[in-house]
Amino acid sequence: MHTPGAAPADTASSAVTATHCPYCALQCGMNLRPEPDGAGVAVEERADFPVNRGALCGKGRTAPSVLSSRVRLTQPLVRTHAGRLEPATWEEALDAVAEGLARTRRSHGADAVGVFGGGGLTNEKAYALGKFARVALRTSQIDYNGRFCMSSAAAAHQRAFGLDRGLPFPLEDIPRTGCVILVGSNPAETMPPALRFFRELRENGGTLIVVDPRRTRTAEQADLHLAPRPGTDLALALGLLHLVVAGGHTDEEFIAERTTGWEEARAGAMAHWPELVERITGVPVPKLREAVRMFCEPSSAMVLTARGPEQQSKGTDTVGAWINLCLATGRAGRPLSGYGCLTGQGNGQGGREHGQKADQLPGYRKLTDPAARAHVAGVWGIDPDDLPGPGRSAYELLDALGSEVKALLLMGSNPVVSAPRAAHVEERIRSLDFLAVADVVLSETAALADVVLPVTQWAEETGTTTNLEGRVLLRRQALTAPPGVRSDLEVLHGLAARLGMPKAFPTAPEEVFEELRRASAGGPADYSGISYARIEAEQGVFWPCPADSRADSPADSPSGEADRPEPHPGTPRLFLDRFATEDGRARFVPVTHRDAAEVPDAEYPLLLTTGRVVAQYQSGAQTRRVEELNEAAPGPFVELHPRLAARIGVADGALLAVTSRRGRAVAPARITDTIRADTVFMPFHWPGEGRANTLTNPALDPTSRMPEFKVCAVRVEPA
Ligand SMILES: Nc1nc2c(c(=O)[nH]1)N[C@H]1C(S)=C(S)[C@@H](COP(=O)(O)OP(=O)(O)OC[C@H]3O[C@@H](n4cnc5c(=O)[nH]c(N)nc54)[C@H](O)[C@@H]3O)O[C@H]1N2
Ligand SMILES: Nc1nc2c(c(=O)[nH]1)N[C@H]1C(S)=C(S)[C@@H](COP(=O)(O)OP(=O)(O)OC[C@H]3O[C@@H](n4cnc5c(=O)[nH]c(N)nc54)[C@H](O)[C@@H]3O)O[C@H]1N2
Ligand code: SF4
Ligand SMILES: [Mo]
Repeated sequence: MHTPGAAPADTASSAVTATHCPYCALQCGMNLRPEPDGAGVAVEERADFPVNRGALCGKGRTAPSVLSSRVRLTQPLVRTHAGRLEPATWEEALDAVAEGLARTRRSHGADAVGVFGGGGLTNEKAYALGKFARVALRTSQIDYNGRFCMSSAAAAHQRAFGLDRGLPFPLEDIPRTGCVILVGSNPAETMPPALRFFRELRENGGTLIVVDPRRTRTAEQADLHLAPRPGTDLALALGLLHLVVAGGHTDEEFIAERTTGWEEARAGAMAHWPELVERITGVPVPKLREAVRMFCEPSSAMVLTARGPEQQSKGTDTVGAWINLCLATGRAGRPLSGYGCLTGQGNGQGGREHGQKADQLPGYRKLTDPAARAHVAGVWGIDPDDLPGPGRSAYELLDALGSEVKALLLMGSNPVVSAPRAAHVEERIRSLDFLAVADVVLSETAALADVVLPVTQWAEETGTTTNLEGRVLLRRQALTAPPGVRSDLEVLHGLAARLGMPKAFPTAPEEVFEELRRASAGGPADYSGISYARIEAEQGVFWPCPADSRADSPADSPSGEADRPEPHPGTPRLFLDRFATEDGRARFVPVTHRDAAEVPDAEYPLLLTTGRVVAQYQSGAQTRRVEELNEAAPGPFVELHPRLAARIGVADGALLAVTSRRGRAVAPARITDTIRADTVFMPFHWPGEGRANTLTNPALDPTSRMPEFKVCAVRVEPA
């Protein structure tokens, strides 16, 4: 085991380290080669990893430049009485954080201390952070930015299939299916190496349908592009299901044998006849018919969603409607068919399984389930009654800052830029009694902290992530972190020690993973049969992967003995025999269309939707510090249709003011006929005047608590 911060001799001295990109959920494989004289690492192609086969986007290629001391934090910062952040020693900084959190707990109770995590954290960190909140702080108030990401798809997955894993099959199945409907997903910008799978699908004679209010670079490669009004995907899916029924394309045998609840779901769809759906969505009936033909003709098909339909105040029902379409046509639980969600962050999948979510314990266990509490409390060596219950969801937690929640520890997110209704969230953060932020750079949120803890990055530490396929991967340490920087695990260890728990939080990633294995054993996301050694030997291991039945013989040990059972192979494909519900059947969910929380009116006549560009990542905290990426995507913009531009009298590049009920943002106009004329689009990667999230609506989905990032009403005028 390696001490974090010290490069292992075998990798530091010699050849390349095989690892994975620090950014998105594709988790592209890459090799890192140490530069001469210890001056960092260079990215090299790693062709053996099946997800990207060597391909990388610009963010992955340039990721090492964020390792440079020029852009990152290399010493702790503590706010002085004069209000400035000044360098401090680690002892001073950790003392200040422990004291800040403990003081709040003493004065206001354990639930006045909050923790906010991130889907970019490794499994080990996510696990340790959840444990830290519940065991060291005894607070229920922990949630994370994954709530803003795929929580609606997760909730819909649970409801329909009894289990939530982003994709129920490996990406390599995509080229061999008959048709893919890609709903509100723009991999050309968000996961470029994955485009290959869709290109190969079409080369093999399959078809691609893209559903997006904008004709994105992804939509341009589709056989059919449906451009609904933002916030109407639920009606669209119901309309397609209506046509499936009317056209006699349902798979009655599949429905009878492998599902429940069809009659009610069918009734919901029959109420959404095509002309009504055209009126709601703006998608012409002939295009709806064409989509149904393309989806139903081949013997297999898939629906994949991403943030477009999910980041809505009805995201869970919307994904449910797309799942209903798959179930009614027998496109689920069968080879080369199914519904999947393309998760977003580097560990968007694993980050939602191991306990940084408000209602959850490791192994994707429910915090409200007495058996789950007993199991995890056993691993943690505490009384189950001492485990707090579920806490607030991410936006609700941010909204409670300064009132019910008075101190916050933040690790792996930059909500000042990325949270909905961001000006309000920023004001809430400023009103905290105490804020500690662990980050690699001085993000907009870290700049508001009382204590900033500079942490190690992907290439400087070892840990596992779980990519969008449910494939658990290992990132190996490739170089030594600069002096003055510690790992997140060391931060949690140091804080826990100061809070009276010197032993419960190990700093060695593999030791944490071994504990995570035990905590997850028997849970829905069972990692107990996965080890670092196995991951490296097998190009990742798909969960669930239980250890074999003999507790004393871990599945990864070399099986020389004849009586030793074969280790579990992992589960690349889910649901082929049965769904993960109690009766093994998938559940149709009855859904009907409803409007977005805000619809256009006289004062705010247009729709705003938001999303991403290829060269920036999320709040931009990391990628805005990379010169090459900044040149490619230097700042915010407002995409609008030429007809709209002419009507309000704005030229390309001129400044536009966009106003919603939450506030006003200003950014240059980008005139393009690839967007609907009733909709404007802004990427959300920048702070300041052009911050898209100043405008967005925090209306929450009632089930997933996902905010409506993708739809709000705005007014647009020259600034
Ligand atoms: N370059 C880059 N790549 C990234 C990220 C990044 O920040 N930058 N982030 C990563 C993360 S965490 C995530 S979650 C993923 C997100 O990946 P995607 O979901 O692909 O990204 P988005 O741009 O948020 O949204 C996708 C599309 O949804 C469309 N859309 C907007 N409103 C609607 C609607 O109402 N209905 C439908 N059907 N579509 C709509 C937008 O026009 C957009 O093209 O990307 C990951 N990869
Ligand atoms: N308008 C609008 N807003 C959105 C979205 C949208 O589509 N539209 N999408 C939402 C989605 S899907 C997401 S995922 C969120 C993401 O938004 P954020 O949660 O803000 O995500 P990042 O910008 O990746 O922030 C991660 C922060 O953690 C730091 N960091 C990176 N790795 C580590 C680590 O290992 N340890 C520690 N301690 N810090 C680390 C980074 O430097 C950065 O400051 O934004 C959401 N906001
Ligand atoms: S697609 Fe995602 S994982 Fe691959 S290089 Fe780009 S950011 Fe990294
Ligand atoms: Mo995300």
